[in-house]
Amino acid sequence: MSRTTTGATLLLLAVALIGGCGGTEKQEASVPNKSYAIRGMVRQISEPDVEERQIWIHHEAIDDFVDIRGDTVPMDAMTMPFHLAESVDLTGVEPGDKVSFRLDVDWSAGVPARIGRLESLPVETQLSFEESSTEEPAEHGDH
Ligand SMILES: [Cu+2]
Repeated sequence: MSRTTTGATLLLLAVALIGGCGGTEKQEASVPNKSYAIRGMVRQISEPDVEERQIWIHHEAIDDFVDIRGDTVPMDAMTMPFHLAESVDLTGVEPGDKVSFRLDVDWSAGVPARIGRLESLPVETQLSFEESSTEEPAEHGDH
């Protein structure tokens, strides 16, 4: 009898460990949605007939970018492609245009980051493509 009990205990322990792992994943998926106000210069726009429209923008540094683990990882200025929400109208937007846009990030979505809003800036707008002004985030040892 005690042998059976031990087996049952081990099984329960295994289930508890697996459950623990699942819990960790759930926590990662629950990083809150966040939107960023970003400025940059349009470099390229995908053909209008592609399934997933994208726009390549040389964007300014994003000091408060939060990654999939919930860590703040400042992003330096760079040129990168962005997916677009269907509601964003790119009529009249061309490479070389200066724009401000809202990037909506939802790490639980199939496409985690999409531009939800985009508008042109006056040509005389001064953009800064310097590195992030924020120091590397210090390890938070003082929780
Ligand atoms: Cu980037």
